[in-house]
Amino acid sequence: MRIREIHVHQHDLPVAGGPFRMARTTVDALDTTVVRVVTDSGHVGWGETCPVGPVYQAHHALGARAALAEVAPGLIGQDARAIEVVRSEMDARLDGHGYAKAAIDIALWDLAGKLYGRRICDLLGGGRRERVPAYHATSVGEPEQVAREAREKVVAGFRRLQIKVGGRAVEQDIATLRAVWAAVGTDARLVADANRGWTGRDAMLLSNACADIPLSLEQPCNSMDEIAAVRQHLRHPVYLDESAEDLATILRALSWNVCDGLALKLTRSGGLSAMRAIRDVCAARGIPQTSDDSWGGDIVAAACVHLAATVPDGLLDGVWLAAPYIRESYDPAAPMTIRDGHVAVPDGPGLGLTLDPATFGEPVASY
Ligand code: 0XW
Ligand code: MG
Repeated sequence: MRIREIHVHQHDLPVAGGPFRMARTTVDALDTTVVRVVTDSGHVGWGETCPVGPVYQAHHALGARAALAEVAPGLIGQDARAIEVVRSEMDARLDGHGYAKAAIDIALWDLAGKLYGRRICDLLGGGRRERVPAYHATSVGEPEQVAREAREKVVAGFRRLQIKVGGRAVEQDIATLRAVWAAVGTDARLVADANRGWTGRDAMLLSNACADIPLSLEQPCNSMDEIAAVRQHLRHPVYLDESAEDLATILRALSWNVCDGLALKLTRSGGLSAMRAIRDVCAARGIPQTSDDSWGGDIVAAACVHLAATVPDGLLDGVWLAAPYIRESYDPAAPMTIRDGHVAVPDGPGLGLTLDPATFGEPVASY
């Protein structure tokens, strides 16, 4: 079962409902890269990687496709089932760039599922649930408007809300969190995600000013070093997101005791193979985690949901899907959607998606 062809497609994902604002970047359209891997048996596996613009973290769409151009030619003829061997081959051809290699990794898991007739969650150790909780992320905004949206999302069934903050005076962030707390109370778990946008001073000011609100602080400062410097002065649990670059960095963060939870990103980590290992490390240390990505269509969404289905009880904080911000679905017959604050684990082998290459047009590169 050898890899015969790899096709790379570029696809535009405009943000539905207006721009999405975070501390360091505002996005109104995303450029996603979809990978189609074809075996000599005629099986097809799909993968995807979609940086949320070039500023959110050190990833960008053109970089993903350039990285795939480095690794893909050397994968032709490799055994598609030997995922770890293919990962090593990718590393031998290009250092780093795990977010690009993740697209191939996801495609190989999709292929494996189709070859063995099993869902990805089953291959990852077994689905523990048939639907997974989703969380909702608000854009950076005015206190009353964010509080209104937070309330609406609680009514819609979400039990976890991530409130975007940062990139403005910290007093506005404090006012926003107070308004959300007044509107939502304990009906939902609250997270303040500064997306690297606070100084240590801002993090301390906000954490002390909101000490009475049960909330977690996600990626408060730019780097792990900055977070470590203020961690002991914070009154809230800390989650790492952008700083949780890969398994090695996560091991360092846990040994330094820099965080209490992880906002994991599927493609940043290197794909499903890497996330499986990170999930198991988190289980060994009792670290709660999300299973999401910075953006992406149904392929990224399905992969995140399969992984989430396998996270041990009590450690899954939820998944985040870009679906509510995307008008189209790659699989119109069975779109990845959020209902009652939950997402169903897709049926069917592999990712459980039925995709038509015509959806993505002519490949921008074929190997
Ligand atoms: C909420 N997200 C999962 C989507 C946005 O791209 C940012 C991200 C995060 O948690 O930082
Ligand atoms: Mg985050």
